[in-house]
Amino acid sequence: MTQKVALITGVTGQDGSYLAEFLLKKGYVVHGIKRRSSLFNTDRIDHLYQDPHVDGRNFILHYGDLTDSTNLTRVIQKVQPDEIYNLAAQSHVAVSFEEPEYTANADGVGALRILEAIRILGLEQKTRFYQASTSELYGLVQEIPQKETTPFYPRSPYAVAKLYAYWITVNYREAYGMYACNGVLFNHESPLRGETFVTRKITRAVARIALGLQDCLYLGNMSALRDWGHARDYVEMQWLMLQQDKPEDFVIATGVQYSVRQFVEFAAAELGITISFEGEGEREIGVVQSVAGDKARCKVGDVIVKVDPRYFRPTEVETLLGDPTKAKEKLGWVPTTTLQELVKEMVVADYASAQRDELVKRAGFQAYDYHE
Ligand code: NDP
Ligand code: GDR
Repeated sequence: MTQKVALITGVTGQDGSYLAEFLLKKGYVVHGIKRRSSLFNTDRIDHLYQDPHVDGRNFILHYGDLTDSTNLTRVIQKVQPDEIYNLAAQSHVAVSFEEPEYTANADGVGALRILEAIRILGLEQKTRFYQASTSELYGLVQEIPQKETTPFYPRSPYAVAKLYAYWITVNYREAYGMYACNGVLFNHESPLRGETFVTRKITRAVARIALGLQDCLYLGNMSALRDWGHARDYVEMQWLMLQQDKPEDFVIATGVQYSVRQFVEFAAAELGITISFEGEGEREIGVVQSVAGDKARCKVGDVIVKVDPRYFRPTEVETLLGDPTKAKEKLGWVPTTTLQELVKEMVVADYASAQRDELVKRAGFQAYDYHE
């Protein structure tokens, strides 16, 4: 049997890494598009790296960018993929208010560039296309929980760009009979999550506070409610969406919702720290109530969480809760990781990394720290 060939844009990101690993285990030849960067940017996929000087590789990287259609067309022509997973994006909602035009170009028109490349190259019947759509499309929520038929109301340049990508995917499916579909995925996290997304920011900070490397965690809207799952579970659904008889769009979510504040409490609890929150709005603080075990060095009464309004967004998405019934029925979707398990895995990884930093600091080196 000939091996299936997949092309992943955004292969250096959180989902790209899990998906590449998943497809390689399935026996695929996996090609990935990575951006040129002045520093190495392949940390998340270094464990999959194969020496380009050795024959018979099944994991191959190409330079490229979603804003460059010449590049995308050439890579797709060379790779002749059976499946394309378009995961690349400027994926940070807050940053999209700072870089709206770039976000529109990469996240919106980027999807069009790939779809057109498939068409120009005459691959409409061969190449299946997955678009990384998002629960951010629901924005100012019109219905709770949100499902495939819930109306969209995007609330950020990121979400508006992704709305274009969503509809251009549907349009190419209907206009040209392409196998193209949207995975409307709710937030999914992991130890590989970017450090400036709220979950990773929290688990990293809690670990560093416990070890005395950081005093305080500054957050924005702690009342925001999200439906958080594990990225490892979600990439399997991305693949399954491309294995159906006909292309359809699916919501992937856990169906359970927590606040950012609760996420902080759970993460601190993993290290034996109990926090209580006092005050309201910009004056809200998180105070240590008790410390158990030997993992944390902070003291009762320490203020370890504060609000910094710079993290508020001009328009916020207050509540997201997905209804994954369609995916359960048609894809056999079962969210396997609970939020508590996810938090634990992230805290354990960040604590191990903070321990390394602490050792370096104790040995007399200046520990590098960067807050965002
Ligand atoms: P990440 O931010 O971790 O990864 C994004 C990837 O896209 C990185 O590899 C990044 O490269 C790459 N990228 C960014 N801009 C460009 C560009 N112009 N050209 C080529 N590559 C680019 O995101 P996730 O892995 O978390 O998410 C994957 C996709 O799923 C994204 O499209 C995101 O918007 C979407 N999504 C994510 C959800 C989540 O909760 N994680 C939920 C719903 C949708 P580099 O490493 O160089 O920065
Ligand atoms: P989100 O994820 O915007 O949902 O987009 P993020 O983790 O950035 O924010 C979640 C919620 O937490 C609130 N928040 C903060 N967020 C950040 N980043 N930093 C803070 O300090 C902070 N304090 C409070 C936010 O206001 C928000 O309400 C993610 C991305 O992965 C998108 O690409 C994806 O499409 C959606 O999830 C589904």
